Amino acid sequence: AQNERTFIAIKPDGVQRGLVAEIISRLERKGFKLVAIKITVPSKEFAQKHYHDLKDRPFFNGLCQFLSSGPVVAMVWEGEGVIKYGRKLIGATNPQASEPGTIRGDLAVVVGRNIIHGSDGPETAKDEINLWFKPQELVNYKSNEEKWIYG
Ligand code: YYY
Ligand code: MG
Repeated sequence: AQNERTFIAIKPDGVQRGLVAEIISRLERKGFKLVAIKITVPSKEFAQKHYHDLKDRPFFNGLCQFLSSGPVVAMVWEGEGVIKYGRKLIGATNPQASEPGTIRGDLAVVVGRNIIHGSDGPETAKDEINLWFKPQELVNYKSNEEKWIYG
């Protein structure tokens, strides 16, 4: 469905490295539609909520510490297949295993600083969008390009 939505965030390393425009540009040029965006420094508690699925992993504490260490650009992107294809554009979790051409493959080196987050399925997309955004922060609009992207 063209109104499928996913949550994508540029982590503090991506923001500090000046990669915000580069990353947004890749998603935008693909043909996905930006429907929410903000820059925020999440608290550690908030980071723990965001990553609650990983709470038993050894890297959980460091991961949450890092996510809350600086500004994050939180976004919601919309488009057909955006959850799965967004992950494809992002690349594998470990940048050493990410293909060239992907965001992590082109722009990151180690797993602990892999610059970007993307929801991994329809359920997590819904949960993460609700965690990071209020409903009124999501913008519904028609893009003039849609007829050229979707035919
Ligand atoms: O969804 P994705 O970000 O690709 O990976 P997850 O398995 O959900 O892990 C979230 C986050 O945790 C990952 O982006 C980096 C970090 N991490 C880590 O530091 N060390 C690992 N061995 C695995 C993940
Ligand atoms: Mg994940």
